Amino acid sequence: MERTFAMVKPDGFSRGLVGEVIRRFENKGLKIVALEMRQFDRELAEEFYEEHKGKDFFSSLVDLITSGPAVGMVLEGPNAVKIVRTLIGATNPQEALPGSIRGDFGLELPANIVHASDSPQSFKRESKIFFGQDF
Ligand code: 3AN
Repeated sequence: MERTFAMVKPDGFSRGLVGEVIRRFENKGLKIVALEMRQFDRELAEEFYEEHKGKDFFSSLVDLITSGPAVGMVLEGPNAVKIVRTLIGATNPQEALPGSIRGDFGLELPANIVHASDSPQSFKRESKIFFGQDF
């Protein structure tokens, strides 16, 4: 079994999509191992999105992620990292396929509803930052 970290970002939260996102993960058969709502401050946001520091969209990304509550979760299942990335769809919601979360609900970057770890290493790092504990 593999684990991954996924998060409904504040734009998804404010649109009332928390239940919809979780429903899709559960429908797929993934198990929720941990779930929490929290508000990012700028320091936490900059740590979470460290790899994007210096990019032109970094400040708008930090603005977005600190704009309201986010709901983070640890999901478990076979090949969880890849499966959840497929369920959320491509980074740019204009390119994400219909049927994916971003393809069905997103319209313009940086608002793309949901985040998910892109590797087991990212899962370890991101879940530790969000929950303050190891998974
Ligand atoms: P993903 O979330 O699909 O792993 P990343 O890690 O490349 O994508 O980007 C992290 C976040 O940064 C995205 N979820 C999105 O909100 C924002 N972002 C990425 N690329 C752009 C861009 N070109 N313009 C504006 N925002 C972006």
